[in-house]
Amino acid sequence: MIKITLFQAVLYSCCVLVVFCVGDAVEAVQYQAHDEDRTPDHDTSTKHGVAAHEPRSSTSNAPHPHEGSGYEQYRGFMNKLAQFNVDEYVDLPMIAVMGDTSSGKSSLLSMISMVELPSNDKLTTRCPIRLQMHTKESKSATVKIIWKDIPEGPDFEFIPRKVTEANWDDLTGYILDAQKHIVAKRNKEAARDVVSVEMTCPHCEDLTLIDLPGIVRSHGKGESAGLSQDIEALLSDYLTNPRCVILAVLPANVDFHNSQIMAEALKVDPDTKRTIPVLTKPDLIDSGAEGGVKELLLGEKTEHFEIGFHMVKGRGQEALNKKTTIEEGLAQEASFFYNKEPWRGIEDKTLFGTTALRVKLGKLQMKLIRLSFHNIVSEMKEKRDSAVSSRQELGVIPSNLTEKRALFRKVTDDFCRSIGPLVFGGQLIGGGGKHFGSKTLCRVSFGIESVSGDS
Ligand SMILES: Nc1nc2c(ncn2[C@@H]2O[C@H](COP(=O)(O)OP(=O)(O)OP(=O)(O)O)[C@@H](O)[C@H]2O)c(=O)[nH]1
Ligand SMILES: [Mg+2]
Repeated sequence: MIKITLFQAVLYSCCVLVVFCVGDAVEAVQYQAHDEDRTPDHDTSTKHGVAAHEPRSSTSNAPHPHEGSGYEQYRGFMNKLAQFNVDEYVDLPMIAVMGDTSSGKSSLLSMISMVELPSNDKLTTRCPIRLQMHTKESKSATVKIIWKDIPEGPDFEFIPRKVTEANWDDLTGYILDAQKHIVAKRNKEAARDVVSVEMTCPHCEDLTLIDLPGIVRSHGKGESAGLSQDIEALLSDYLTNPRCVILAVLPANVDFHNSQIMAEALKVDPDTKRTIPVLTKPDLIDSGAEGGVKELLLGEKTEHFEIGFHMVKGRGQEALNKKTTIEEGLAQEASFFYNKEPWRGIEDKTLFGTTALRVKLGKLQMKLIRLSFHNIVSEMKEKRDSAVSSRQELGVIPSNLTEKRALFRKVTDDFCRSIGPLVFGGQLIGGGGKHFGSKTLCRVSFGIESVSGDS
């Protein structure tokens, strides 16, 4: 019997969304056709980047994001797809932060987004946190959960939390609430469900970034033995997406060649087209070892990374304990790179600092989206067509109990008719090699009929 899978059903509804979203994007592009193209064709920081090699699909007729300035609509479209879990079926472009636990991933995202994420020596990230940032004069944010694999039921409800300028400081608590809610409902220490934070603020870069739990090799007191496998499986979802840029975070005072995230990244991205190693904690490098880290940063010590290395300095635990603000942290970072050798002497200032990384990632994301847009639309159309034809093969779907009973009776009749000859020939063999007799089959048949009832 032909079965319509949950996948096809979800995809079908997503495709309806595509039709609307593509329509919106096309309209926006046409409307702004005379505007200046804001996409950085001359962008040198990312010209060899991840998707620069993605060939354009010949099946899509939608305009290319190069062809107009409707970039925000394209980005809105990608964000909507992610909100509807389309990334379960089609690889979406994204930038995800990965690395060992406590390597400084959340600290880095806090500095980029200017929002305090759950991050310190005790608070660890336990599920993906997607930060969707938009530049706007007013400050606002919504925190919600995108559940994976399960229909949203009352047991999993999490009422979206909203913040405005007036209660902006509550945002961190709401993100934590959402993470705790996922962990509690899933009864797991690390889960695939996503905490989604959509935010606007004047200092935000137009950027969507994902913070992920850190790799752990053993479990701590009170943690389950399956924690490290759960995290590995979760990271694998992101690593294996060929459209995902891997921000591989590693502390500058740890040997690069022993880094697990670098090993994982090189397995899935051997040409290093979509991996950006980000060195953190430069303030903790042993005195005298800075020269080696400088060579690493300049790309003189390893295989060639197409998008290059980057280095940031976050707030250490002591600074967090002293309630150093993000603004103060950014100022201290700028002063650190400006005053301290060997960083001070490096000519290419785009290699370090949170501000430079923010700009780099903004441009990279724009490039990623515009280069993959057509292929994504084509892939969705193909999947939609296949779902539609499977749906058509199903024929008329019964809508009430009488029709359902009639269909059930037809299926059981067909079933009994097709196994009848086998029974009477004494050929039907059950589990353990047992032969079913005609009496057993009659009982089965009677049972089926009594379940189906009168139609
Ligand atoms: N000295 C120093 N400490 C840092 C720096 N960046 C982060 N830290 C500290 O490193 C610790 C871990 O930081 P997090 O940002 O929570 O690390 P994470 O990688 O998100 O950790 P998980 O979510 O557990 O995987 C915190 O105590 C931070 O204060 C840095 O540049 N220098
Ligand atoms: Mg973290």
